[in-house]
Amino acid sequence: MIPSNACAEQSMNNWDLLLTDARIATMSRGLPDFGTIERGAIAIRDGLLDWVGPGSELPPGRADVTRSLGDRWVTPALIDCHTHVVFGGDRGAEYEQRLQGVSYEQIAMAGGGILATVRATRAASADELFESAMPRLKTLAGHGAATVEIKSGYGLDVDTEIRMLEVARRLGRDSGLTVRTTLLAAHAVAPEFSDDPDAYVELICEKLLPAVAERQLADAVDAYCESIAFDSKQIERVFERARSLGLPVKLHADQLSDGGGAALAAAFSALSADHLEYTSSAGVEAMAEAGTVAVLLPGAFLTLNETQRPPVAGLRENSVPMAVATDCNPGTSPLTSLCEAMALASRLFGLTPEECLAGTTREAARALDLDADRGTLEIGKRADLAVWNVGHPRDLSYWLGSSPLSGLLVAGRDFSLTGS
Ligand code: DI6
Ligand code: FE
Repeated sequence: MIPSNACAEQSMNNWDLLLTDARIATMSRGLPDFGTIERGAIAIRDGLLDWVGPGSELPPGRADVTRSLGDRWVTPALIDCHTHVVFGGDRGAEYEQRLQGVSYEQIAMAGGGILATVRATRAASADELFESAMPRLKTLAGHGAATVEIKSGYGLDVDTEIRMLEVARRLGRDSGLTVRTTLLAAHAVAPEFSDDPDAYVELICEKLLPAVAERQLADAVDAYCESIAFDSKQIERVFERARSLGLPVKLHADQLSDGGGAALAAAFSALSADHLEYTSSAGVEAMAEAGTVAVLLPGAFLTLNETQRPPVAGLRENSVPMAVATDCNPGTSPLTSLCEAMALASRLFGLTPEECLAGTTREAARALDLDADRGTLEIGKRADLAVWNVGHPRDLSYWLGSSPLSGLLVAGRDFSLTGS
């Protein structure tokens, strides 16, 4: 027979960390007001949220470490679901040209733009790419991100695309953050194939995709559907090959013109369709039907001086989940802060501060197919938390140019920005 005090012992919770006196924005789906819990407590065990709720209802338990948050706000750690942080060189001079009135498309036609970064990336070693990307990743973390998606797409040949993805994987291992990798070989036509883009698509499908799948270097496959990049037919080939290799897809869609990108993404049950400035209502409806997330990228909109906004009202009406990301890249969005992305999304696209925060947590998790284990503060999910010096979570969309981050926990552990 088990003595009664042993029973009590067994039902007692043991936690690695207990956070008390927290104002918790759980961001749970369907709850109003950021899913707020005042005077909350969060108990963490084995890197997971073991309990989240009002402190007065905390079940009995013992914690190795207990920390009062002194009424600071806690949100899910942020998730950047669309970046190109690995690249060689920089494009500051092009930015100056654009300020003089030369368009992004004109620069691309003249061999600059993406192709300028392709030349610099091909010339860079893996170590050089790693060393230049790590500070960008750390800046993202310094503004609250614990999960970051990183795309290839500046190699456009088998070796360099693989090198970029290997560097992205290494960034994840060495930073302690979660990095999700995406093969974006169909970003621009490789210069060697400028006379025969279909032959480049063939190379992607027959050589690059199988090589990347075999090495398990990509979590998803992306493409750029645009007149200066690839048409629907070419992208269908890439997506069909990705599907045959068991890789989910996503798409840069309708950024500079309506190329039917959103509907194309939806037809392949894409995780997300990104940009969407020129998406039609038919495209929005197709996304709703397919459950494809809309990823809004205000940094690129701002930098390109766009005037056509993504169809936010239509996305809302059709209950299409909206994520917000940095699109951090050297050409159109030199942005390394999701706080700033939220501030821009509210101003430029009219998202509410709550939609902005859902867009960098819950919906961004969904865009990466990670919503089962992160993106909200709910029991059983990963203990990825951001603690903020703000009076209210709406302030994350209010302030410009600062990071009010007070602390970041990744799988229940303090994330140190000084570690490499
Ligand atoms: N759309 C973008 O905004 C980035 N890529 C893309 O397909 C731009 C990439 C660059 O200009 O380097
Ligand atoms: Fe992009």
